[in-house]
Amino acid sequence: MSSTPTLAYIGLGSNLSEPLAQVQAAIHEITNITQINVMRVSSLYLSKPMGPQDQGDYINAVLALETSLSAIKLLDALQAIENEAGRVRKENRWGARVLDLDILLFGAEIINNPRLTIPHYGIKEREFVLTPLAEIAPNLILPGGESVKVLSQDIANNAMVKLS
Ligand code: A4P
Ligand code: MG
Repeated sequence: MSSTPTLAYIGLGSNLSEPLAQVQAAIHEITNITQINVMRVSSLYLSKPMGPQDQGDYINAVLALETSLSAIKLLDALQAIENEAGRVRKENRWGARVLDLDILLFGAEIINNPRLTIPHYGIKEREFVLTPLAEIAPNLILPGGESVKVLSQDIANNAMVKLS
């Protein structure tokens, strides 16, 4: 861990196989990674599915971490956790999943390559991302200059429930 660690934000989501336990286990797994320090974890939220409606409600959360890993190595580590949880990648967009771990932000970096788009393309449109993000980082400004707090205040309310 020689270089300065990067502050990154991760979105967690699950709506299959006991979603609450899936998200809690994923938080635990991320905490266990040597090159990662989990700084803050949001409350867990119960959210209505975005996309196809023939799927169960989601548990969502966001966490802040510091890491010496590169963005791509962080993605590898998160995908390993998704795979361990039994994630099967399917063609149906926005369909049900055991575990989804998205890198929302990685420092102030803007990344566009075949494996990574950062900032994550959905941040500004998703209540289940903005609300937990604003909970743990109310003063955060996105690389495009938008305030997370303001975005979260303006986002359409979709009957999301804060659980804990
Ligand atoms: N990838 C690119 N950028 C990133 C990034 N910033 N973080 C690539 C993580 N991965 C990134 O991911 C497909 C590929 O995206 C990866 O291999 C990686 O290289 P995936 O997890 O297999 O695909 P996905 O998550 O099914 O696709 P997508 O379009 O990212 O889905 P979303 O946008 O994450 O939406 N409703 C509620 N209420 N709550 C939810 O959490 N989630 C979804 C999934 C739908 N509806 C939801 C929720
Ligand atoms: Mg994903």
